[in-house]
Amino acid sequence: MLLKVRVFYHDKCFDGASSAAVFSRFYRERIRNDVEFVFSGLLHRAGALFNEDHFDGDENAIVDFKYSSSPKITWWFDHHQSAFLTPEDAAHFEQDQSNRKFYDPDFKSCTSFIAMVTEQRFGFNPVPLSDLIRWTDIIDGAMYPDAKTAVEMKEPAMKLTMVIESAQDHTFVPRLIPLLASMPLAKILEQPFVAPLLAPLLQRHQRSITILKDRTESKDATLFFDVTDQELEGYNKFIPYYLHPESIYSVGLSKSSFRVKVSVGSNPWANSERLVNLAKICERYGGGGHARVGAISFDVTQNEAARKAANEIVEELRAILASANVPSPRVLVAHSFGGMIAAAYASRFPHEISAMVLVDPVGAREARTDAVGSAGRRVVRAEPRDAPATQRARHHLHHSGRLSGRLWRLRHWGWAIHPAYGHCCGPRRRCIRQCRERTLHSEI
Ligand SMILES: [Mn+2]
Repeated sequence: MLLKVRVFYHDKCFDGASSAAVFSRFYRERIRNDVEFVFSGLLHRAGALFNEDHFDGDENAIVDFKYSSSPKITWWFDHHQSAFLTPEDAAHFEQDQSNRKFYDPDFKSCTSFIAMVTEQRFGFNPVPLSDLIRWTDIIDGAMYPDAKTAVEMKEPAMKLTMVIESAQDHTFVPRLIPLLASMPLAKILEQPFVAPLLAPLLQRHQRSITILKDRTESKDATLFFDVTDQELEGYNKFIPYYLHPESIYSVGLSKSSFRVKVSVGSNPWANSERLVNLAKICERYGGGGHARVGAISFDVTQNEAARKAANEIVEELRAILASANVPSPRVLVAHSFGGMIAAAYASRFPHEISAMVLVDPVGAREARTDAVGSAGRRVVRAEPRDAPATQRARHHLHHSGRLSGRLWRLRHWGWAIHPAYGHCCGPRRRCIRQCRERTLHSEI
């Protein structure tokens, strides 16, 4: 009797299918090999995402998709910012002791996350799949050098992505997953059940470029298009930025047989830092995603609600850009304790900063010589006007226990800021990121 392992994966997604491939190979090699895998795609849709009755394996795994607190789910991996449907689900995950549920929103792809976790914790060897893992990072993380590369569809991984995203037949991706786990990507493309799908899809891809060229309205660096009257499910999401390289955000409405989708994205090649977390905006409408790209699914009958949400988001993004579109590089202006935060920011993100103005800063000397010096930029003006107050602040911080005595002797400010925020911010990576958000939103 074989053990039945049901693997739920993010459907119509290269990373979802690849996650299922890496997970199943890992399971067979490191957990047990007398198993039969059954692959089931999950899609974001309006209403309930999971049907408990479908969790019918001896083991049930979810990869690259939202968390379920069902006791039948025995494995879970995800990297989406919006991984939890409710705070209760997040709390359930926090309390989990199984050591089989893993989450890290900092990973570019769930595939590389699974590879890393299973290698470190279970001794899995991901090397034979390194090409697949590298490409999921490039594709899911939108790490193409430019929009042209992303739209030209030259690489086998990109062709496979297109095939997966537009697959109409529900048995297609489950057939593909075992190949992703065992065969070079170029070879998979030659398979008789894959090869014939390509030519018509490439034609459709060209047609979608023409349609989007026609339909896209560009204003205040935010694109909007409505293609709900077209069969465009699975269009390449980089086309809008290829057509409008000057844009920063894009909001698109598209339709398939079971949903109307509002896609919200940011231009990966725009010479501007993202200003808002798009996952958060989508969550307000019942959707989710990542900071740089998100989506909301509406029932197929809810055209109007979807259009209304899309219009509101377009207005919101345009308003944000109109009021706060400060192109990088920026001049940082900071006061008092903000001087220290600004210095840390400058050393962490030197490419964003062209100059700094520090008014009565804490630790101005160090900021000038170390942080800004190492960033290779210049201080426009660093003048501790109120030297005794600065002295007092330094003295207080020095002895408050929040900062160690060694802090002021540290040479590198990006590191030095850490003890100050480490207590409230947790792990170091998060800490730096939160300092950065704090710097942008409250100190500047
Ligand atoms: Mn993913």
